[in-house]
Amino acid sequence: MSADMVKEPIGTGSRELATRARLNVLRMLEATPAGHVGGAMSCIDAVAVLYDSVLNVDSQRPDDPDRDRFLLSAGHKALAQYAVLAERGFFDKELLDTYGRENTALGGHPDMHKLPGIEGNTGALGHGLALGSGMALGLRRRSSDAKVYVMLGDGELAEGSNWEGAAIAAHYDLDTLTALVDVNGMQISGTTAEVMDMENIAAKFDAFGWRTVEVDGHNHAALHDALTGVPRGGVPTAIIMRTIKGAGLPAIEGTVASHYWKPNRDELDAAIAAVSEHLTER
Ligand SMILES: Cc1ncc(C[n+]2csc(CCOP(=O)(O)OP(=O)(O)O)c2C)c(N)n1
Ligand SMILES: [Mg+2]
Repeated sequence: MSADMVKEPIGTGSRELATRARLNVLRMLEATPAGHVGGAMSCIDAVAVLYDSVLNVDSQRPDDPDRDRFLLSAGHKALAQYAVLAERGFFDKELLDTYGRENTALGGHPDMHKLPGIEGNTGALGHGLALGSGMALGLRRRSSDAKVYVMLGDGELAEGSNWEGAAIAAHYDLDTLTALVDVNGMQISGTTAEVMDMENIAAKFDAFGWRTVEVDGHNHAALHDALTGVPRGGVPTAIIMRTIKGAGLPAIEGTVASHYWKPNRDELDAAIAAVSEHLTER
């Protein structure tokens, strides 16, 4: 990347939000030094752009029936969503210090019954697209303008249920549904090319009748343009994001080992120092 991309000038507040969110992830790792950090870091720029300027959500009214929905289908990336929700005021930041502890609301996978702003219990991969399709259909049937965004992993696409969801969305002309695919080229045990190669991802969504856009998943301006430029045209949109696993944390960037990171104190301090360099407002 990424080191250069992170130093891009801030176009919107999303860049600062992403930096603060990365620091929130590291704060959570101080509570429990273990988690799915790599995949959280590859999607966190997109999550920041969504919550900065795309989603119509209000932390004071998390149950507003007409809110936009964001579903983290790849639920193991939960650290990214916790970090951004905390920054946007969905819950008290002190909750970050309970991550991974007994009875916490911030477990390894998101729980809608414990945390405001979570729209579905995910973690078993492959369900978000069908769930999101059902939400988009239900919202349309009660004449809501709310939109639905679903974050998928590239390894996750090996689950066949994704393609049932993709078919449903196209069949029902769900143009309020947008999938974001975090294509970091890696999954739990290796590269996606060696474990289960799902390329060409855009061609696959295209074949299911979707509109597709490919972007650099760490470029906030490109993400913003892709997310706000979704047309109402009777077809769902898939945003294929090229990303780097572990982005922003030099010690683990671009490594399969970043999938589940267990940093020691020195590694955490080094990561905090590296991310803090990008803060513009101290
Ligand atoms: C149904 C199911 N099978 C297997 C797993 C175990 N698992 C957790 S994360 C992961 C890899 C997912 O890869 P990807 O979607 O590329 O996400 P990334 O790790 O890059 O964030 C796997 C296989 C799971 N959570 N659910
Ligand atoms: Mg991946």
